[in-house]
Amino acid sequence: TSPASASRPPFYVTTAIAYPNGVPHVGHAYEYISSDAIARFKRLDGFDVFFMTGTDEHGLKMQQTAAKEGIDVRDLAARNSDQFEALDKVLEVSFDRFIRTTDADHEAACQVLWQKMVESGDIYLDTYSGWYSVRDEAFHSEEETTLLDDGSRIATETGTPVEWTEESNYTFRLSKYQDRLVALYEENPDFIAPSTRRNEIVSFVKGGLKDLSISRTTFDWGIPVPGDPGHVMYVWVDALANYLTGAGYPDVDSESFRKFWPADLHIIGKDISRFHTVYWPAFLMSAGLELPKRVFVHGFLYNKGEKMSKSVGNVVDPLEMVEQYGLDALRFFLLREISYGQDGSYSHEAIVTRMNADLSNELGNLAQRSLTMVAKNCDAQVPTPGELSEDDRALLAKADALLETVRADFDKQALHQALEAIWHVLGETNRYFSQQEPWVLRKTDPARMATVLYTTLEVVRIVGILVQPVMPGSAAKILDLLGQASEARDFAAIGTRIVAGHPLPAPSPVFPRYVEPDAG
Ligand code: ME8
Repeated sequence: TSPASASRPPFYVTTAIAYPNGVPHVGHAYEYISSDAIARFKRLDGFDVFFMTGTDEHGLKMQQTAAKEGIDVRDLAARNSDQFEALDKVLEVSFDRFIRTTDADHEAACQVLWQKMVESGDIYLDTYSGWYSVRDEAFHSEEETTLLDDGSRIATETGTPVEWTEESNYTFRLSKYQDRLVALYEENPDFIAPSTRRNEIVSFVKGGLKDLSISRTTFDWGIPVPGDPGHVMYVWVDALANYLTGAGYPDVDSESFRKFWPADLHIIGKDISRFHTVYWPAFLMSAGLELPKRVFVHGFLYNKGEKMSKSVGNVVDPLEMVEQYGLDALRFFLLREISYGQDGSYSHEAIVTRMNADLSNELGNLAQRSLTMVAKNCDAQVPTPGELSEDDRALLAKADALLETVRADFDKQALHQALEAIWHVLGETNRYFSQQEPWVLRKTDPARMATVLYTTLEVVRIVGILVQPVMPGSAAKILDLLGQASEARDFAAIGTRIVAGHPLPAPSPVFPRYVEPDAG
């Protein structure tokens, strides 16, 4: 590593790893896009980022899906895992590793983790009987299930069918960690966010923890338990351990592990918070490993307020959405429209409104109008400003202050607020541009026109730099149009000013309006 990389602080961020029992849907895409924006933000802000995503390939759900489709479970996993990776590429998700839980290094990591939990005296053989939801890959206590009129039983929270399971298997002493977990939440109020999720978990743990069954003997699609190959590990032990594998575990002395563990941020959806904020820290405590610094729980994405489901027929393929709206419009929409951490909805109308109002009008037009004037009236060079007026200085001060605001928002994963702050400054800039009337100044006071255009381009440059994490392609295009070299695009460059006299390429629109295909 270069001295520069050695001095950059590390930042390890992960997504959940999806079950590849089917193809990805837009809820998955939402998780990848939002996590990617965070990873990109941190890189631009000078961090040495390790960003990992991947697929969770073992377990009964995978085995049963493969049996239903009449194919080998390995083939099912490989085929769909490839689809997830291909989606990531289309979404321009800048992962550093795409982990598959069938990767050889992962099996080794799981087995060492298991061994450490054994050495702590936390794993014992017992007979388990209770309800299991294959779809959730989760055990449910009787009180967490509901008996339906037709005699079948479902997990109350998720609505998935549960089946009675009786097995002799390995059990983890989760109950032993109840007090330490409560202390963890109390001493580290930022460990679980948003606070609504934190409160749910705190009351769940305070309500008492039962020991957890962590191996299965009735099927073999999983990682063998060390020393007892008749058992495979419960898929959630295997799945959660992926975060350790990515950092280089079990080689705890490796450069990568020392640098990237503990993880800075796990991004997950609301249905899996218990696994990440109760089981996961307990496993790590048992194994004597440091705990991740933060788990951020995003909400669920609904189609016009309805749950996406195959039977309702409203499951939207994210690739089709990219095709229809363009990648950056989709990325922007999801991150601007939905308060990160809460549930959200998408609809064609809402996407088009954001595209036309926010992207095309507020940002696209501003860039296009100012750059066209510069091309025509300023020799296609960044104009040379005269003395700045109070209005110019006030506007530049607002643009300069954005980095601090946006950074604070990203640090608490308030991605929608960061975008709102940027668009607030864009609104002010559009008002400034209309009030200054540079197209009138062109005749009456060309020197003043140059100053107004310079000030406008400078705001567009700062905004262009700041929206890179959200819209990497479009932001690059804006910065190209402003003649910005690749070294002048990280957040440190916000502290400089665009250089007068710098030649500019011919302007072209970055955000065309969305026109309905049948609108002629
Ligand atoms: O849970 N909206 O995998 P998964 C937003 N393998 N997010 C959604 C969503 C929706 N409609 N539906 C699902 C698993 N997600 C496990 C994870 S991690 C060690 C193991 C989110 O394919 C979901 O909350 O069911 C999770 O964060 C991710 O997509 C993968 O879900």
